[in-house]
Amino acid sequence: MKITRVRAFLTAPDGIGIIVVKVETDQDGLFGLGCATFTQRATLVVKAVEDYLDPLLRGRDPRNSEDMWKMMMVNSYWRNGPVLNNAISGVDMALWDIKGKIANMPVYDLWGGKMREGAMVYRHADGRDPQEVLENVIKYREGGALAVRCQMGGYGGRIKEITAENNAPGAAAPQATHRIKGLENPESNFPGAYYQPDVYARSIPKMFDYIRSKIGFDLFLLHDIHERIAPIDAMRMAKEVEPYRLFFLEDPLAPDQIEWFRRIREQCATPIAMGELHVNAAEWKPLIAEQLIDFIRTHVSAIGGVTPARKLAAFAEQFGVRTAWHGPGDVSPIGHAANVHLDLCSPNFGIQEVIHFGPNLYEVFPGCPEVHGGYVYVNDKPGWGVEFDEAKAAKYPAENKVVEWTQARWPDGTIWTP
Ligand code: GCO
Ligand code: MG
Repeated sequence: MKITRVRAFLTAPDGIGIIVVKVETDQDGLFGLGCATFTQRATLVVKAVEDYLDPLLRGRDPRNSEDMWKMMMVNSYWRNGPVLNNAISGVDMALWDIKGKIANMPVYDLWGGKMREGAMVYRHADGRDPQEVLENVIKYREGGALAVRCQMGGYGGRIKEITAENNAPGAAAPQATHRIKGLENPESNFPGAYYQPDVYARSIPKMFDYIRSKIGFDLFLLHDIHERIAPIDAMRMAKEVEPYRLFFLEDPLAPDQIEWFRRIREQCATPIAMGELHVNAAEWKPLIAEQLIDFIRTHVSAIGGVTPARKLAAFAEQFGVRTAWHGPGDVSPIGHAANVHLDLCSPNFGIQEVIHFGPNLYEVFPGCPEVHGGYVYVNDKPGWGVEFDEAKAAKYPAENKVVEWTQARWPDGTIWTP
């Protein structure tokens, strides 16, 4: 059995560029699909797959995924960046899809079988003020959600106008839009997405106080700081929200501020989630081994796919840390399916982030995971159980433009982690 070709496809069915890798074989009709989505640098991933991995892998036996993973990782000598990791992930997931198709089993069965029928999800509520966030939380709860992430003004706290569409249950969370100018200083020579970290930091505990006072404690609530504030302010916020019993507080700090996690831990019992920006094991090892976080929420394709993710999940299990794989709009339905396959068979599964899978995604990716009530489900077809319609994908080209929201700045112009 041999690999004959490795291809990458960039498509944007819901407006966000997502990347699919297809590994073809010399066996009749046998191929695999994987997710390689790094939306902010998408064309580089496509190049890495086509110019480097395709020639490297042709002629190899697709069943040897463990050997190929390590070989792809060391073949560039320098390793562990998000571009190359995503390219490797596309192949890695495709090889597991192939394995499942050969065995005629869903991947979760190859990994030990189901421990649960569906994975508990959290939905995204936003709003301009606590009242509006509350209304959206209630809509999700009425739709069966068991957990809701509450933001007020997107990441860092500003929001575009709420419309009937982006406010509907199931709609994607409205994202913050920031003016590309100075806030305090309109003459600023540093164009960027300005926001006010102090205003944001003060608003969030108040928001949770209001929501809990109205709905009580029978719903899991979450929040994503998205590294927007200084470490000491993140520590202060973790303490301030402690009475509201969050399911978790996400990304209080940037990945290079590990020492501060120890300090947050010493101060309060707010559960901490971290990891969507991680690209190598050195970043999560101390956080897990020292029990400084409660949920590891790596972006599976950014670390190189499901081969490392399974090892990470098993490592975290030993330390009582649960999984909450990153599941935003910049993960393809194949990547979302892979997340859920991991969730179904992991003893230390915590919660799963999902998006509203719109009709275009179902059109391009038949077999896409489905959310019902508070859970996300995959089908029981072989491999990931997700197809990819190349012709339909071509109808939704991805736009390559300068990314504005990641030019986050504080009022004085200082650039900050977005
Ligand atoms: C989340 C995230 C995302 C990221 C996005 C970056 O928790 O879902 O923080 O929304 O911002 O994936 O491209
Ligand atoms: Mg996040």
